Amino acid sequence: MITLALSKGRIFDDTLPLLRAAGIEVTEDPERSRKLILATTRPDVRVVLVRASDVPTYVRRGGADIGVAGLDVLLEDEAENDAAGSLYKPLDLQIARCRLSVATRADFDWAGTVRQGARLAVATKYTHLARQHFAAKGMHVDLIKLYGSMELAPLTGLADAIVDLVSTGSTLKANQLVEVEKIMDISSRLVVNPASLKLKREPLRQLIDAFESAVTAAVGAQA
Ligand code: PRT
Ligand code: MG
Repeated sequence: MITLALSKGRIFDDTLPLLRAAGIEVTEDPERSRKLILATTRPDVRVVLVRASDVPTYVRRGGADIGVAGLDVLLEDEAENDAAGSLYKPLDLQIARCRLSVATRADFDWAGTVRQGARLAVATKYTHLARQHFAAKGMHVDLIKLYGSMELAPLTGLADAIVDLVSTGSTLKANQLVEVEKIMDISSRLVVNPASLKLKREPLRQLIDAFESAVTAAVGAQA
């Protein structure tokens, strides 16, 4: 049995076409059922639904053989758990694309603050990635860990800036925030448990190859 860990929402939705191209259909709709383990048309492949930030943990510890997670989640997990290299990352699926950016209120003097080297309060869910980014720039920041709605922090005076994901930019705009720096481009990656890759080499290789062909075809179709 091959267990694939996915999170509900955009990662699940964007992975379905890739699975389909690999000849695998998920036979249940996660939005309509409360089941956490979903069968597929391949009797030896099942999908488990986990929180986006739990995907690395499941795959690293063998609760799933393979999974799909955003680069944001993977890098934050590696930094937090000192887990670099514990997951095999064979493929950029080029789905759920966005960027990790710094944003402030539109009326905040970002350039002036950076120039003066003033201390900044930064709210984020990505404390490790934010720390690395500001340390590399030699900026002093106080990091405030939040678990959701980062956008609210500068509006309430909790923080001067946020580090968060941006895709269309409409959430920032709706809250009178502006993107002042892009930290990195983000997309979702396939992650594989290294022990599984040894024990289930043939079926996993076939699955990874099928994903790779599907990504190449999807990217070609966009171009
Ligand atoms: O929701 P939960 O707390 O369980 O976890 P999660 O929020 O990490 O999961 P989910 O499913 O929302 O996101 C999964 C992955 O999708 C993330 O890890 C990213 O790699 C990727 N992704 C791509 C995004 C976005 N685009 C995105 N726009 N994740 C979140 N957002 C949020 C962003 O945080 C902000 O609040 O959408 C808002 C901004 O969107 P725009 O379009 O208004 O700019
Ligand atoms: Mg979310």
